[in-house]
Amino acid sequence: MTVRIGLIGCGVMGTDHAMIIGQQLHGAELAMVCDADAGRARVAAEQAGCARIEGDPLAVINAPSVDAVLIASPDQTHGPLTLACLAAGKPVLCEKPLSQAASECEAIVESEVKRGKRLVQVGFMRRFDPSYVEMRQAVLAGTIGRPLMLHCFHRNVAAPDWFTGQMAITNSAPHEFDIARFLLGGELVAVTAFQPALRREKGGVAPVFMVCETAAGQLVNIEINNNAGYGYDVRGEIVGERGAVSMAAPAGSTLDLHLSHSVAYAADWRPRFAEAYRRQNQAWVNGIASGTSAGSSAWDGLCATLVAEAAVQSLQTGQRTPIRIPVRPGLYDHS
Ligand code: ISE
Repeated sequence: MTVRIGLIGCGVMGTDHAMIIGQQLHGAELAMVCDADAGRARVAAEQAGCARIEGDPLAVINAPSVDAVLIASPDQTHGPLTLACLAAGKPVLCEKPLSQAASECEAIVESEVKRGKRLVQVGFMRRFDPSYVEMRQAVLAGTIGRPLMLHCFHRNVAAPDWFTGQMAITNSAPHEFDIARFLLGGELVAVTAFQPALRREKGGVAPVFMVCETAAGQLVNIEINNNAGYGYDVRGEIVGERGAVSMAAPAGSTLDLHLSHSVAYAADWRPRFAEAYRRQNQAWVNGIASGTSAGSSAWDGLCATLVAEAAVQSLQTGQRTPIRIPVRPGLYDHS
């Protein structure tokens, strides 16, 4: 079976997904590409060998020639388009976040529970990153003892002008909210968010620093710095009762020159997590072909957005803010 994919959104991530589908996946093809900008759609389509371009996302979702949908359009469209995929009975890989509004995530979960089958995978691709997978395996094996703390750094080189401090939490940090749940195997139940008092000389969003508490009493600190300036740098370390396990970022080479030894940073997340995206997308296609599901579910998407909403509230109030995670429906017990 070749899964015929309809791609919605041909910006930075959509174009990358088009390349992955067209050049790296087995058992899938790009059947249709949609973007409000026909020129962007054409570029994405050509690099994936796709002939059909469409301007209406609902036409893609409901096309008989499309078996599954990948949503890579702007964040605010994710919820409504995912609901439209469910209405059409189509499997969907929705880029993170599932929605910036928990209410929309709840509607998606409710729709899936009524259907009684998972159709939604959320694009938290770090669960497929080989380094994070090894860290999770160390926790499951008890290698470092009971995990006590998780340290997360998430630094981008520079954020676009339209990027806000709140987006550091609602757009970037959901990766950490989801990977913390994946690595520690539990829920985040409270968050306190801070920003440095020192503002940047030349504008740009200041870092956000969060301390999350888990239901098991562990601590997770998360630094989101969208204007780090020096490189794309994501780090993670789990500290256990007997040891610690840290992320080892992939490096193609090291440079020895002028009395120094160095490793280059990626310019952004796409090269840093290229293998994770490939594995995520291949797992999605394999799941469709076999009638199973993979990766982060709509429930995981809801939980990440609930943490984000609480963190935004904490940043505004300066208070420790509880995260009210509802009871998980049975549909997601083994997701
Ligand atoms: C972007 O949407 C991503 O998903 C990247 O992984 C993250 O590093 C970046 O901050 C987000 O804006």
